[in-house]
Amino acid sequence: MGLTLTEKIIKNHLIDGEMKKGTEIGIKIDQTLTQDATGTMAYLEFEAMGVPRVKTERSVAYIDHNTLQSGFENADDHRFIGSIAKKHGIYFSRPGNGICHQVHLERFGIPGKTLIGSDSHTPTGGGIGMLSIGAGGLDVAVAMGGGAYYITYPKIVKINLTGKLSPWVAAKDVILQVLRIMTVKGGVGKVIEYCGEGVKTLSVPERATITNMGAELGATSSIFPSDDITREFLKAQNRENVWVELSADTDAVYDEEININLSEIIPMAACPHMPDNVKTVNEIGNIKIDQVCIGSCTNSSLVDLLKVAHILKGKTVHPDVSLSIAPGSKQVFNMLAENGALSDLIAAGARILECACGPCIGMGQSPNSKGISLRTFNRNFEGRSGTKDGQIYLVSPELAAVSALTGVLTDPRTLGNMPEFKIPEVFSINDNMIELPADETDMESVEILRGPNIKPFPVTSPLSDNISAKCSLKVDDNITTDHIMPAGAKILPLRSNIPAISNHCFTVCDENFPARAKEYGESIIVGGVNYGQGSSREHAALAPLYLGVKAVIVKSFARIHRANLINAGILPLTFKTENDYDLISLSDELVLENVREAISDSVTELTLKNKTTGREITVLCELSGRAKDIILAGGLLNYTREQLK
Ligand code: MIC
Ligand code: SF4
Repeated sequence: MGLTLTEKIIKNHLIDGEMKKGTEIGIKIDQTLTQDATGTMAYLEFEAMGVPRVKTERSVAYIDHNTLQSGFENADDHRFIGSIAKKHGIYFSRPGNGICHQVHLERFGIPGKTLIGSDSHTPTGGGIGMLSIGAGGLDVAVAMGGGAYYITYPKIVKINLTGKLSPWVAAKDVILQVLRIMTVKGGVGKVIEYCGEGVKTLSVPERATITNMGAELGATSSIFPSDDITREFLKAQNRENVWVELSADTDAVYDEEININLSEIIPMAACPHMPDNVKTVNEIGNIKIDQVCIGSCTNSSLVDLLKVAHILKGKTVHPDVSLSIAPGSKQVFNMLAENGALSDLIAAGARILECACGPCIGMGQSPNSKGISLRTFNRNFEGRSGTKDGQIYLVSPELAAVSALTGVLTDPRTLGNMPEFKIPEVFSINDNMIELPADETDMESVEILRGPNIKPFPVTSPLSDNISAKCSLKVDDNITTDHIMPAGAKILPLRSNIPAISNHCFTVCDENFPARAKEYGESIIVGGVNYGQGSSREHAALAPLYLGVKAVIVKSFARIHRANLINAGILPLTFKTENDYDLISLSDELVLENVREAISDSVTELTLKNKTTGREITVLCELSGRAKDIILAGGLLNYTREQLK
């Protein structure tokens, strides 16, 4: 029986476990990436492990999220990350060099290698045939130290592409169509493999848009084969030497198959407030818009922005619309400048931002109240833009640009003939904003620069025998990490300071949560399905840890968040019967007895006593061998320290 592409890469990297669906496996990680909003914690964790130099083939630290420096905090973090990278053998992509996923694809990614990154959109690397996975900072720290990365052996979904996209229909519309079919929880525990004749019609940046937004499916990763198109892209980046041909065997067996005819796709948008709330432009109609933002790791490649420049050339942004554009990398920005397209953008009235995440993570450009904003980004969760009642639609760059001119949501197919937008044969390469690490002989002398806002990792303790705690919060389905640990320009500078950031935990759902959790001392959170979807931020586990949360009981979890809870030593439990969710109310007193013993004995069903109502329910504690040990040790840091001993 043949193998899928994912299975081939896993097979080459398997260091623990067996290639059996649903079981836990440990894979060797070739490359890691971090960004600044998760990086400070990840490097503090790496430091705490006491490994002098990274053991990966390539580790890169990017500065792209916290670039609005309205106080000393972010600049301090940049200096800290730069210095720690230099000391421990990590490449450092300086602020201004671009968004981690875009730069990594351009300059570091290698087909067939494994990559984990402390950012959920790391699967962008699947666009060139890498098995790339988003993870919590602690997992990345362990991988930098040479440890395996553990995942559940995934189910593999084949998306068979046929046909060819029509003019003005974009890769963004393809992934929106996939989201429409699979929903934001449809990818949990799965890797999405794109196959079929249609693959040959998609360029690397188009493929990367699709794999990037696989994160919104909850998928472990998404991947395209590495073919001649990949080779051309790498050649244009002067990296043809890293190219290898990779694809699934023709007789590979998949767990699920979905057919998509690219020729049938039409322009679409994800409507507020979920990436899977997808409608066609006709279904939405010509709604009036207030803002357009173009950029983010999903749609900020050179080709994307050349299309935008072509549409805007010689025209003026509609008077009622504010248009901002953030190129994905310095390479993109520079090439736009060199060929004159930047001038077309500026002349049309676009507000050009630095190459960074910017508005995507609420770092500026929040829309007006109730403002309708079209964005080429990947997430439109409520409040993420920084404006609670902002109405965010996720669209392609083509749709965004034409709508910026008309002032209403407009089908780009009305533009008539589409000129060819080809990937350049040669990109302009200048890695002068990537700092190399110190040589092994000089590492000792590198001083680590720590700012006063950088506080240590919160203290964790081994799991207790009994948990007796009140329910400090009860939330609904599809809670995102943006609900648990909001981001934005005001809160992000606190990412290195868990005590301070904890005061904002869950405040979008209930502003009294932090105070209540502190008052209760120890507590339990109750939630619905797909709890913790969205980002990889481990702060969504570290802040509850700091506030005394001992367990989270939900109908189902998103993958990265569940792993982050385990890494923080918080017990992830699920209801055996979903309706039991209704049997717990806020402030109920809940008890789990002899839980340590039960977990040590691999008991998966625990009895939860609700002392307030007098009822008992069964909750599931499904931990693999290693996850069990991590929970017993009180988190991954304690566990790793014990292992290193
Ligand atoms: C996001 O898009 O939500 C982020 C900000 O990039 C996060 C990481 C973070 O919260 O720092 C992610 O996707 O993992
Ligand atoms: Fe940055 Fe947005 Fe991409 Fe997250 S999704 S890495 S915030 S651009």
